[in-house]
Amino acid sequence: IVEAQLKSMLKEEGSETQTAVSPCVGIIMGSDSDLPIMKDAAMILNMFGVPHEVRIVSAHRTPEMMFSYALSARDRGIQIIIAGAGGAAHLPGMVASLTPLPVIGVPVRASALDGMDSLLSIVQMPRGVPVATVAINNATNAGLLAVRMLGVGDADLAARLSLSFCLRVCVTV
Ligand code: RP5
Repeated sequence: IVEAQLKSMLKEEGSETQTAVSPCVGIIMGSDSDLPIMKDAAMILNMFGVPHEVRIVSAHRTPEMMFSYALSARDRGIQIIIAGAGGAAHLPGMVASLTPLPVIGVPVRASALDGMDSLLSIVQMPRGVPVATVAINNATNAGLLAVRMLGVGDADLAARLSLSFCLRVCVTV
């Protein structure tokens, strides 16, 4: 049911998740209330034709699901995990402790503390358990970072990325 709801929410937002090919990026978030922010990562991946999946996985509400998601992701062909959460945002760090895959953390502004709680929860990881943390609410950069990482081993994707980079430079200069 959650998957169906997500699909329809993403469809409404114009960032429908791709399902035809097996996903190589997993976008996860602690709550469906994070979706209005996290959909931007899906939008970027759609733009570059990167197959991905979107799931609600909470470190606190569904810890068993978080364990099984993180432990099985690599075997399912996932190469990068983008994890967004707000408040006591433990999801990205916990997932990074359970998988060797690179994890990109998105601090979602979700509480009275203006997102600083999310940012510090995600960025202040102990040595040995890295999370690449983007700015508060900046799921766009999480998507772009994932595309850059995949572009290291994918010449076509890297070429598309260079083209979009050139376009951005042309537009902003
Ligand atoms: C976090 O708590 C979620 O990532 C979300 O950002 C925040 C609030 O969740 P809801 O109460 O809106 O479900 O776990």
